[in-house]
Amino acid sequence: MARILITSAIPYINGIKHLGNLVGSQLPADLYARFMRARGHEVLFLCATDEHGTPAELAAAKAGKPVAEFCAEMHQVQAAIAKGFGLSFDHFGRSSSPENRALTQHFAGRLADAGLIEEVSERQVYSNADKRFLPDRYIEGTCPNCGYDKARGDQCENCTKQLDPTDLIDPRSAISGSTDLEVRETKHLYLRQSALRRDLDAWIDSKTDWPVLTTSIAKKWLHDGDGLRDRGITRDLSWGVPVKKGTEPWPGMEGKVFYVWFDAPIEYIAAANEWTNARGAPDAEWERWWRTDKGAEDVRYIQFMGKDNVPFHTLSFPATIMGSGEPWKLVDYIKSFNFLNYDGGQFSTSQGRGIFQDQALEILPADYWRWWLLSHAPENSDAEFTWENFQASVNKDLADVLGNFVSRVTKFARSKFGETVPEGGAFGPAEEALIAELSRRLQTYQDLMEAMEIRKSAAELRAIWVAGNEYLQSAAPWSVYKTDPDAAAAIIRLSLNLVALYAVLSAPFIPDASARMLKAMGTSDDSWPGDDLGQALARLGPGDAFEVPEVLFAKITDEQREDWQERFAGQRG
Ligand code: B3M
Ligand code: ZN
Repeated sequence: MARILITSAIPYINGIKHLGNLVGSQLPADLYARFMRARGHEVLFLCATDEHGTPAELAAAKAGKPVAEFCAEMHQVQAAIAKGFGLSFDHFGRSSSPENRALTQHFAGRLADAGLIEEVSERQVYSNADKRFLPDRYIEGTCPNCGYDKARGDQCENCTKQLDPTDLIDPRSAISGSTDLEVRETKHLYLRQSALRRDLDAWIDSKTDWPVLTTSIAKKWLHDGDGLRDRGITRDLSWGVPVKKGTEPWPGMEGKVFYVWFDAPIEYIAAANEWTNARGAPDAEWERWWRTDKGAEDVRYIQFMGKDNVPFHTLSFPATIMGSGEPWKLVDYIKSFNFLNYDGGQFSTSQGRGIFQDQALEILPADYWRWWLLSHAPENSDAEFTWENFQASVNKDLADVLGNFVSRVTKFARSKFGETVPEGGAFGPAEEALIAELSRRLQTYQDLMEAMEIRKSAAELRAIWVAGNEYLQSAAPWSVYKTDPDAAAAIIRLSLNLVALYAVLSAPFIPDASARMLKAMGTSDDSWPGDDLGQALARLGPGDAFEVPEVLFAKITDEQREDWQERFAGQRG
């Protein structure tokens, strides 16, 4: 039994996310957490809301609420959605927690003591009307290169030229539209990441088993890009972790906060502390997951995230941890994802294009989404959601293959033998062959799940379902029954056990349907099968009661598909 720490990138608080965000981090992390728990490992699975930064402040202002209140409410909304999708976090924390504030300030203090923090004077755009410094992307104006009049201070979206805010012609605040801007001098703390280049380089080089997507991004930033440029880790904002050196004030930094990307990954650690504090448990309980001097040396730590988050997790956050000089656990494996596109374009939060998480749950149960998203996870390239594909995949895999198997077996069993498992005779060659095939496939499925090969795992699970269907089709208990009821009973005894086995094996992907299958089979034994599959296929014995479950998966009709296609084409209503 191993100890496995799992974190998913923490979603921004500023709005409800679309399905692309779900499949790029939280959902695969949940799949892995559920699988590892089922295999008997000790798992700590953490996530949180990422609550600081300008987007949070602006979203709160737009909602007409104080930012703390807005975040508290949105946290509840996101927690409810996570629950709706069956995300089995051990704790869903908040980066604005007192635990994260203390830890973030602690890390900054340690980094300063290690000589890794530098004070830098910068010239930044200040908006008199908004009474705040404007981050580059909140300054708009005309692009000096192409004349586009909505270019942002960091980049022109039209011609993609990288810009400085001072390049813009007729600059204005993107928040208020005010042109009453001036350039002011302000002081910030910079993290000297470049001083850690050799350590980071050696560390990344040692990760030979990482997915290519992760290491290629990490190395690109480490070597060709300016990814290790020293970066400002403070901001002139009011909402965030106040800048302090540990518990001491930081002279000259009054009224400033840490940059959201500095405190957000520290929340992975803080969430563990929130988890123990919420239960009044001692610190030793979370520290054994995070401190290698307090038990975490044998923890395996896995992070899940979209590819755009990789540089922060392979460079900045490890720099924070290494630079602290303290024995914090570093990540062992980073599983990263490409993007999910929507019906010929991108999901767009700002344009309301695509399906948002709350809407998805309004139209269909979580398992339908979990299955499609995971079986189409954007692992090796970007993936695309289309309603046709979604409909086909749900109807074929879930309704025709799995759902139909369960329904045929249980209905036939009930009609011929009543609602208890029949005994029947011994298994013949067809049953032995099926068990041998399933044993092989189970081994493959486990290997793929352990390797976090998500699409391939889904395909193997589906093949396991198909094998049962094909067996049932060729064993044909409905005809065998006419001449040899005892042989038909044995087929049904095995098939009912297959339903229970499928429930257990499918639970990481479709937990609700799995629970219903297991309940219908009248058992709470959800133990993962051991090496002897024959044993696992005797979970239900003669005389055990079962029920015919309600339809597991309803097919998506063409009418529903067309309706949804139209509804989610643009502008969230
Ligand atoms: N909130 C970005 C995102 O949701 C950011 C991740 C933080 S992980 C520490 O994609
Ligand atoms: Zn331009």
